[in-house]
Amino acid sequence: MKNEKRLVMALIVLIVMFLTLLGASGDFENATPPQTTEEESVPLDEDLIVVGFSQLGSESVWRATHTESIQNALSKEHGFFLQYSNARQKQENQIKAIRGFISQRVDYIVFAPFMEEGWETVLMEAKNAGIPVILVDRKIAGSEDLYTTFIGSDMEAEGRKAGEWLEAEESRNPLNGDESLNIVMLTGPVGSTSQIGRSKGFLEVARKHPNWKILAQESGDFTVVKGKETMEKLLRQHEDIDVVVSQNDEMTFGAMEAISEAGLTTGIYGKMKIISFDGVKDALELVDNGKINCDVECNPLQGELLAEVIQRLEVGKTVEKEYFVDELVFTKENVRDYLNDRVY
Ligand code: GYE
Repeated sequence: MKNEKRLVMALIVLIVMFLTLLGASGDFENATPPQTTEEESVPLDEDLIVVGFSQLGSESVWRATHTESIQNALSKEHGFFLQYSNARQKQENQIKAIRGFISQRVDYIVFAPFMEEGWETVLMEAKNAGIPVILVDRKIAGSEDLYTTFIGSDMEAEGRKAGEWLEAEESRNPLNGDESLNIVMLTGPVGSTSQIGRSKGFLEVARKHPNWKILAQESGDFTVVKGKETMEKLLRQHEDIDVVVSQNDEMTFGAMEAISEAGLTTGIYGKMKIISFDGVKDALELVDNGKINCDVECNPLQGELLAEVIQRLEVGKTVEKEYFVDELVFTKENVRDYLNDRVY
């Protein structure tokens, strides 16, 4: 009995050493699979689909949730071996990570592009290596041939929803009559899909209203600190801000701090209307207590859909060029129905 146990232990050690060596050389394809028994439910590494995932950073709760959703869905239990790399908001780090995945000859490259421009060279390298690329969250500029599919949000639609909410609100309860409605926009990093799409969608609606005045569009980098700093600056520059359109909840939290430190109030009982994006739990609570007027949802739970799409590709099924996740608009009227179930 003791000897048998030892033998099993020795075998396990050997298998682990074998897998470590294999991981180091990255040569998954040419490996002979080690022996496996019928009862094993967790697939051995050789059967796993190897995915390199380059996340752009960890600037927001949305981002952390997005990362976790992908890590959970692409787990060993589900048949994946995930290599995760965080680029910390630097495109060059993402390019490096993608090159690393190519040299390891992963089965798929998944990445959330920080910016839209600047991917041609590295994605040509992936294409030449025969590795399918899946975009998540944000898109790239240029040829659609450089990636297999996209999974994420329709950012332009989100921007439009924000504009349409303001349009409806103004027709119910016009703030300044026909006088100008002064709007400032806190945007995401300029050149990212979230900034481009949300701005475009909102401005499309704004253009229909001659009295909507866009006083400023400034990036707050999707962070609390930069959101606050930018809002402080805008409050110094403009006396009569009626509406703040803030392209993510973190910047909204920062902006609201700046606004309240300036002695001003926000929301349905306050002076400034606040429109935010993402819909994380802390923000939905502020919608519920009336401090944020409207929060346009951006759904970070993209992992399961991503896993499904990869499984389809694995068996040679066709996939769509883009998949959009479902998203709502939250206001005081409906937020209670969703608040309790919000996990992030
Ligand atoms: O809104 C923001 C995050 O690209 C949709 O990036 C994403 C945005 C999200 O940092 O919170």
